[in-house]
Amino acid sequence: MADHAARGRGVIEAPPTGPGNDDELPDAAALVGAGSSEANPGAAAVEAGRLLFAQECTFTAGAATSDAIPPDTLPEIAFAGRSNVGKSSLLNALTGRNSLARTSHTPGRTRQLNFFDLGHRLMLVDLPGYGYAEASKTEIARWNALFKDYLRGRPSLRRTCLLIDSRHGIKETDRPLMKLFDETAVSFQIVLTKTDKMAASTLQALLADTKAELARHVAGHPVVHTTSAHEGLGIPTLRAALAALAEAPPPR
Ligand SMILES: Nc1nc2c(ncn2[C@@H]2O[C@H](COP(=O)(O)OP(=O)(O)O)[C@@H](O)[C@H]2O)c(=O)[nH]1
Ligand SMILES: [Mg+2]
Repeated sequence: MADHAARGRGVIEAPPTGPGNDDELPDAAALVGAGSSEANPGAAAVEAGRLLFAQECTFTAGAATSDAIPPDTLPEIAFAGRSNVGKSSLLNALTGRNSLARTSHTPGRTRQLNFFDLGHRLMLVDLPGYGYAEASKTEIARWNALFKDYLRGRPSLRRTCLLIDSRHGIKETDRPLMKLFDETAVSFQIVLTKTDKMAASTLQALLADTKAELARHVAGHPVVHTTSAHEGLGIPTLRAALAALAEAPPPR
């Protein structure tokens, strides 16, 4: 398993981290299936991902307050990360178009949850970027409350992709959110961005650190995706993983 890293396939399986090497949440295990092929999805899964993400992707709702969060109708995947982590670029790369992230950039929509319907099969939820140095305490508190309300009451939420800039690794401002995922039992998965900037050896060191920290979170999915939106690295593999979640039955 560890040699996925060496092969640089865009996905690295976490090494054994505890007794029995079975720290994966039951929900996550059920979602990806026994003997997960997430790390090496194979041609059929990659094609399923490609087809899903080639579907029409339309903005359906924005929620700046908890009561504006729309009812859940489809399996959902949320995307979170510090501002400037490369979230818009990744969403563009996944969906192969600019409209989605541009919509999220529209003034007034940058600080809200934006919901995008992908082919009536999957809802992509763009969560507001955090970690602005200039954010006020009131703003941070409002944002935390909105996040908590969303994460707590969302049975359709299959997973949250937590984007981490590979040049910086997990930062202090990411940690409260990781804790919140644990508290709300929302499975989260780390997606490293901008890996085109990284020397292979630096990336390996970062992966080791990331996985060590991830192992301390009960809600952390053990597979870490490595991506570059600019060069398209890891995008087909991530699409395949998300398509599998769209098809998986809801967690129990
Ligand atoms: N080298 C590199 N830069 C990237 C990549 N993705 C995003 N960026 C850059 O990172 C900055 C922030 O990207 P953006 O997608 O707007 O981040 P957001 O604030 O998280 O939505 C921009 O200057 C992008 O060009 C990538 O894959 N590789
Ligand atoms: Mg953005």
